[in-house]
Formats: sequence, C-alpha cells, structure tokens
Amino acid sequence: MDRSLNSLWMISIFAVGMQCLNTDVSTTLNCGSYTCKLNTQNFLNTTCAYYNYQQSKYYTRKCSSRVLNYCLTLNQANSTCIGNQPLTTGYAWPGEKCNTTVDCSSHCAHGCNSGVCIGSFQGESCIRTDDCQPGLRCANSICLPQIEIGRGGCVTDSDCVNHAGCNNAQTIQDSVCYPYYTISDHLPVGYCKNNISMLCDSGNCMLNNGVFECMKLVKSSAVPKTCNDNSECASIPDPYFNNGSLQGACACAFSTEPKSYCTLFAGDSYSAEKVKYLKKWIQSDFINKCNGARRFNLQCIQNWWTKSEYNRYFYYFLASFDYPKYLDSEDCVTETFLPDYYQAKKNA
Ligand SMILES: *[C@@H]1O[C@H](CO)[C@@H](O)[C@H](O)[C@H]1NC(C)=O
Ligand SMILES: *[C@@H]1O[C@H](CO)[C@@H](O)[C@H](O)[C@H]1NC(C)=O
Ligand SMILES: *[C@@H]1O[C@H](CO)[C@@H](O)[C@H](O)[C@H]1NC(C)=O
Ligand SMILES: *[C@@H]1O[C@H](CO)[C@@H](O)[C@H](O)[C@H]1NC(C)=O
Ligand SMILES: CC(=O)N[C@H]1CO[C@H](CO)[C@@H](O)[C@@H]1O
Repeated sequence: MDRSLNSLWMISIFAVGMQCLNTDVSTTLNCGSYTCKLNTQNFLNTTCAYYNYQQSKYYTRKCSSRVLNYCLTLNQANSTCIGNQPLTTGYAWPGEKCNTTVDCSSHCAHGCNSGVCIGSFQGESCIRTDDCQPGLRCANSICLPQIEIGRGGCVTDSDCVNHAGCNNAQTIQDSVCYPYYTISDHLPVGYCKNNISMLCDSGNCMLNNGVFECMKLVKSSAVPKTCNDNSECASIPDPYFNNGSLQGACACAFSTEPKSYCTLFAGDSYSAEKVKYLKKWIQSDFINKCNGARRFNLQCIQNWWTKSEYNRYFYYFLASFDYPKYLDSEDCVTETFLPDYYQAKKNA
C-alpha cells in the first residue's frame, strides 16, 4: 500500500470541486465570489451554480436529488449536479462489514460470514495482502502472519502489523517494522515520499545529504494565511535542514468576496487535529479488525471505530483536506460545493 497520507485522499470521495487549487507558482489566482441563489432566479433542476459574467459571481443551490447529489464545480461557467462520483460506498475488503456475499469485493475468497467479509486464511493462497484475513500479509503468494514490531523482512507497511510501518533499508532483512509516529526529529527514516513519512513523529521528512530524515513538526507562519500565489505558502523554515521548508499551495475559497489562502501543514490547526485522531485510531484495538492494506481506509475505520470517534476523525480529515475552500463561505455555498464537509461538521 502507499505509505503516504495521500493514500487516504485517493480513496476520498471529495475530489469534486478542486477548480481553484493552483499548481503554477507564478500565476496569480483568479478567485470568484459565491453566494446563495436568489429567489428571483430560475434554475434548471440540475443546475447547482449559475455564473454571472458581469459580476464574476456564482449563485449556488445545493443538489437535492438523491441520484444526482454532487455539484461538479466549473470555473467561470454554470455547474451541474452529477451522480455520486466516485461511489461513496465500495465493496468491502476482508474484515469489513457485509450483509451478503455480494457486498464483499473479489478479495474475499470466503464471502460474507456473520456480517463480515472473509479473506484467505493463514496458509491459503493470495495475490496481494488485500486478499488475506486481517492480521495476515501476502508473502510468496501465501497468507502469513504480519511482521511484529522490531522484526525485519518487510517491503511495505502492509507487511507489518497494523500499528507499524516498514522502515526500509538496503536489504529486506534489515527493513524493520517500526511503530507509526515514533521516529524523533532529525533522525534517519527509511522511506520518504512527497516529504511524508508516517514513521516520523511529525509525519514529515526530507532528504538531507543523501539520507531521509524526519522533520520537526511542520507549520505555517500563520493560520489562516492569505496569499496571492504558492510562493507565499512555504512552511516555517527549519535551521537544521539549512532553513529548508515545505511548499504549500495558495487556493481560492468559495467566499462571498474573492479570497485565497494557504493550505495547511501537518502541524496546523485541523491537520494537527486529524493526526491526533489518526494516532488514536492506530493505538486502538479496532485497527486490527482491518485488512493490512485497509488500515487507514475510511470505510474500515467507520465499520469498527465508535461513531463519535469516527465522526470527529472524519470531520478533521475533511476540514484539513478541504481547507481553505470553506473559509468565509456562506452555508448555502458550503452545502452546495462541499456537502460531505458540511455534513461531517454537523455530525462532529
Ligand atoms: C427535473 O425536472 C423534470 C420535470 O419536472 C423531471 O421530469 C426530472 O425528473 C427532474 N430531474 C431531476 C434530476 O430531479
Ligand atoms: C448559465 O445559466 C444561465 C441561466 O440559466 C444561462 O442564461 C446561461 O446561458 C448559462 N451559461 C452557460 C455558459 O451555459
Ligand atoms: C446492511 O443492511 C442494512 C439494512 O438495510 C444497511 O443499513 C447497511 O448499510 C447494510 N450494510 C452493508 C455493509 O451493506
Ligand atoms: C536561517 O534563517 C535564519 C533566520 O532568517 C538566519 O539567521 C540563518 O542565518 C539562516 N541559516 C541558514 C543556514 O541559512
Ligand atoms: C523526498 C524529499 O525530500 N522531497 C522534497 C522535500 O521538500 C524539499 C523542499 O520543499 C524538496 O526539495 C524535496 O524534493
């Protein structure tokens, strides 16, 4: 499995409406104004935003059809309600809840039993860890117990018990399973992709003289931080790394007046809260009910964690993921463009 927190995002259903995320450092953002649909305006029943060119303003109305429940946001154009894209609920993996075998994915060799999808047992064949029962990994096409903390032989996190990740070394024997979030600032870490390592205390890492090392907690100089382009969104420099810093992005908000803000780093407000809940999940026994490749999957977390813990985690997950889009936005606009965030905030 992908070791970055980004793997959470990939399965995320909330990628609709990213139109303002600027990736070009040199371009100044051209953000719009957003407000509620006026009573005097007539929308087609699938329109969720009407763009008024003269005012550079979007008038929004939430998608209320159960079938076409997402607003596909377009830049400087009208937006339309589309079907739930991608699907909110997928098939279940081994360890996840089901009513019938039809609910279970192709990874579940033994179908649905007593409300839970059943994968291959120890000693049975597999193609990937996804096919094995929770607590097992796929090694040489056979499901075997996951590697305990402190033992070598891992290639990816899913080889390790669910509260540990693989600290990759030159050889597989030397690649040892480490508990998540335990390597101190500025110490070496085996694996670092996109400056993210869940083995680091801070969750972030950097290449330093040919070695990956954990960063200290990465923060913005201010939250919220207004910006005009990405270059204004670097994290506070770390003198240890030659004043190295991470690059954030400047993004538009769905605000009543055009505004843009920097995205969050792991140490900032909602992101820090999200990590706090992620650590709680990792330390809970519930994580062991999930398949090794699904340890951070929202569906599995929702299946087994208490409702209140899950709801709070999910809220902070979206509050950091969707940041800064909902800043200074009216409820009707947030509900139209960020319906999951809007609902999660109510549930939290
Ligand atoms: C839109 O309105 C038409 C006519 O009232 C209706 O037939 C259709 O089902 C509606 N579509 C949606 C998605 O609500
Ligand atoms: C947007 O909707 C308005 C009102 O329905 C319509 O007059 C306008 O032509 C639409 N614009 C586009 C680009 O489709
Ligand atoms: C099982 O059925 C119940 C009742 O219809 C439903 O609420 C629940 O979501 C279903 N669970 C799964 C995993 O499909
Ligand atoms: C790092 O930044 C500080 C404060 O701006 C400065 O005093 C220091 O010289 C810088 N160090 C390096 C190695 O650039
Ligand atoms: C693996 C790694 O170190 N990636 C990036 C971390 O951040 C610095 C500064 O933004 C980049 O230069 C690295 O490429």
